[in-house]
Amino acid sequence: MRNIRHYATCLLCIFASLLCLPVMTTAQAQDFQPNYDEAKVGQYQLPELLLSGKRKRITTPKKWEKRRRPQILSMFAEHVYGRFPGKSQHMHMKVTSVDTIALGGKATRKQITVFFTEADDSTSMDILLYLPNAANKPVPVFIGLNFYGNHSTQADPGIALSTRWMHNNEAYKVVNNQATEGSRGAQASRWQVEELINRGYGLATAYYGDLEPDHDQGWQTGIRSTLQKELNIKPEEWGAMGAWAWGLSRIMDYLETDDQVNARQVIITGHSRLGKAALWAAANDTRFAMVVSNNSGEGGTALARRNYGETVERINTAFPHWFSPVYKNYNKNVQALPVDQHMLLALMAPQPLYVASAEDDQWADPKGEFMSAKAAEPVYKLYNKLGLGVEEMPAVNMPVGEHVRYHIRTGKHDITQYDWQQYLDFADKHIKGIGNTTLK
Ligand code: GTR
Repeated sequence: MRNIRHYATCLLCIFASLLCLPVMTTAQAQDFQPNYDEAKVGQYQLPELLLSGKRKRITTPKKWEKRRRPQILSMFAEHVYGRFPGKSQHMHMKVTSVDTIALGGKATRKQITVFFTEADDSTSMDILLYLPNAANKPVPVFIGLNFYGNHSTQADPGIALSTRWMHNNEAYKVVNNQATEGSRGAQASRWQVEELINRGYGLATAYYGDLEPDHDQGWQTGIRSTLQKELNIKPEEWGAMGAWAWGLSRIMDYLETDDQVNARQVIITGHSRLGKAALWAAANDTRFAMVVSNNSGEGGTALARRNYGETVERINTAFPHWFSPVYKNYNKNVQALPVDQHMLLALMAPQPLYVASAEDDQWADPKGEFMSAKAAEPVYKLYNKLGLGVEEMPAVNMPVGEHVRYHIRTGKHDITQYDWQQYLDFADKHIKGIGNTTLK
């Protein structure tokens, strides 16, 4: 009897440990104790922004664009995000629906499918586009990826319900990794479509899971596998972040073909992980006229060297699929990284850049986000543009800055109406007027 019990206990142990295996990384990530004490952030030195690889001082926009900018971009590709491929040769697009009386007649709603290969199959991305009907000329458009499908941005039965894999979410009625009718409009507060339309802007969005499902095996069904031949890049040469960023550039490709859009007034945005992707897209693709990164934190706007909130090691452990595998080499030695995130922000110059934090989002390190924006200023200065123009972090809900703007909003990790209002004000100031033409 004792032997049988012993045997059964052993089997149970083996079974339990087998069960534990796949969740090891998550468990390790859960054990992580973030530092929230400013006194324990530690000493660090940021890599030089304006010294070339040959240690020559960069003093003009021309030298920046010819020498330093390409060096920094390729260091980010090599050490952090992976390579950013060009567009697929056989890409083609189809407008699948147009509703000219959307939002009570104020807007035109279009749905477009971008097929990445010759075939009209699931290697594709669905774009949802709203344009203001009151416009008498091509309009500026905000673009950004969404977390839960295009149908989650508006409770409108005319929007195609995504059939892609997505994270389960009880509140959003995502069951068995599939959206349901109850998922419509689940994230509407994050997409202030009416306000944008009322102020003369369009909005283009697509589901990030169309490019790569956000889990560590997602690469097997996402474009890193399906397009590896077409784009001539192996799955391990980039990460999910790169795939999402690449998708943002493909939305831009569509917008360039739409007569109602002013393609010189396209503003790239993103929240959180998608705010990281927006930065990486804008670093590689300079067609975007303005960049907004909302609460993007580690791997986005926050300085990597500051040990506060999320760290390089934690992000690479919890989300092993997001970045290039090379980035993991810096898990325990972030000081050795040849770049830091202020250099990514500097790659946005001279385009206007908005960095936003939230007071209760300490995980993203608001101070590190501000300091990073501040440290990017010298490149704006090369172009004779004032960046933040302040030395200290502002009080909550007090946006600051000229060509680099920053606010820390009260409240949690989110993108709210307040955030959008600031982005619209910033765009009114810098974007309207660029490359204006009349409607054909
Ligand atoms: C968190 C992650 C952050 C941020 C966030 C989000 O879990 O640690 O870096 O990207 O997710 O995307 O909402």
